[in-house]
Amino acid sequence: SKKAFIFDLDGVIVDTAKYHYKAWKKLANDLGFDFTEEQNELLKGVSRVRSLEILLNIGGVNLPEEEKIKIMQDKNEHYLQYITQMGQDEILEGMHEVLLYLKEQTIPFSLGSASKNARLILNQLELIDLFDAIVDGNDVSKAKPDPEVFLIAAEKLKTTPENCVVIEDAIAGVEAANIAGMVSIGIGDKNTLNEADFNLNSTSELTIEMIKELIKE
Ligand code: G16
Ligand code: MG
Repeated sequence: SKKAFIFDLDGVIVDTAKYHYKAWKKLANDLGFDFTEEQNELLKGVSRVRSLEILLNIGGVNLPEEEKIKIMQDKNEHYLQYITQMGQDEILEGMHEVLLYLKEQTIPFSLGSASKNARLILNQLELIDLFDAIVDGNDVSKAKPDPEVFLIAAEKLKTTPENCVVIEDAIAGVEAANIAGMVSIGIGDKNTLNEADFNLNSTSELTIEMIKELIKE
């Protein structure tokens, strides 16, 4: 039966991870410890609150709740300074073509992201009107690897999980897709994303040919 697609945002449509990293690194440095790019891998696909917990744990820092809320706001404001400078040139290779092809074929697709800034980012990239549905960090109560975000997306697309194909770059996201009973495509290191149904090294490998294969009924 008819397929539907669900796209993760960071690492699949755009590389916002580099901006998250700059903002978290500044926060860590202000608190007196370093934060490496390797450690940043732990924050990919993870919610903002959980990211802060992981970061503070790395620095061995304990903070009262209201201070955590304050520094999360500061981090987000810093992050938004980068985000508001973004344009279509930052869309990851091949992804704009894929979205336009699906649109042309009237294959429905949704966003399935942990980010609370997802709508702003899609606006910046001028992609927001292409999406049939958007499910992001404002719509879910349980973060990936919980399948909630993808199950809501399937519902919004008026389809069932077994008809959905999820494109993800994070372990937690691939896991969420698998738990939801959806087809998972992992973008990135295939040893890291070994639970995915299909592995691609980068978005440039998600070709129109592959899409055609995936949507064959
Ligand atoms: C993205 C990033 C995560 C980030 C999360 C929350 O998720 O991968 O690193 O912590 O969003 O972002 P925000 O602070 O904007 O709410 P995804 O699911 O799009 O990969
Ligand atoms: Mg991601």
